[in-house]
Amino acid sequence: MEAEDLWGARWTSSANPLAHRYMETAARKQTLVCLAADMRSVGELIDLVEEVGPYIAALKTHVDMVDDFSSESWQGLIDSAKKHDLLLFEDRKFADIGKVSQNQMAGVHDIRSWADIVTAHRISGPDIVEGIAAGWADVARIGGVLLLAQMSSSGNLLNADYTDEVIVTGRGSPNVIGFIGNGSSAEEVAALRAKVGDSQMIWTPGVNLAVGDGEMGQRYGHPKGAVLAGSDAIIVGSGIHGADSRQEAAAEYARESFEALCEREGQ
Ligand code: 5BU
Repeated sequence: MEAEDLWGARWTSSANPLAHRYMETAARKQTLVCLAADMRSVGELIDLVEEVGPYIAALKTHVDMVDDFSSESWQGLIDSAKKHDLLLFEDRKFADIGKVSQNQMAGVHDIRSWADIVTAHRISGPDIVEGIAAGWADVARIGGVLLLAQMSSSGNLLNADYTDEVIVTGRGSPNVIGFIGNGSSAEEVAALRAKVGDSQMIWTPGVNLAVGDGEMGQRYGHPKGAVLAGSDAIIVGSGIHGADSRQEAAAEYARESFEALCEREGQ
């Protein structure tokens, strides 16, 4: 199915080319899964991507949890992601002042040179978005920021007023492709979608086929509920990398998420 038919208003209203790239990949591979590849070594990361690459549309990393990082080994992961046509998303959750965030895009991990998408908190002020964009500009690249409008963890401090401020910052910014929403609660995702409108994406962690409480305050909602409520990408970690058959699990999340999108958009 053509991406513009599948995604409806999200396709026609989105301004950022990265959003369109994601939507095209999702339509072609029939999956809204962003894999949270929370592995501790680059070799494990590459093995995982090689195994489930056909069932996912984006790859989310935490480069600073890898024990054996080197730019050479990381290049292997980038190559693997490119082979599977995956957007590279570093879930860095930048939170410092703009200038420091710009410099944190460099450093030993040099996130600016390989990440297409990064996450950022709005807590320090709206200029964090310009700082991150300046980081990409320093290496002549363009990327997209997902601002944390909600979180999936219990007891987080991102209340509805805070969420509103996040949306004001992100709305209309060419550097903000969308928002992180709380996938564990379809009600919260629906409320976020109502505020965001059609022109920006919502990506949701806190999604698992086994709904309920996870480890250390994590909470899980069903992928279908999140997508029907307005999520455009389900961020799934342990539901896939912790499964007995990672490939079967990835295929299942792909099917659930894609069917929910078709249902939501009346396809
Ligand atoms: P899980 O194994 O599916 O629970 O992994 C969830 C991932 O999503 C993990 O990499 C977290 O860093 C990430 N995450 C989250 O769980 N909740 C949030 O609110 C945000 C990110 Br933002």
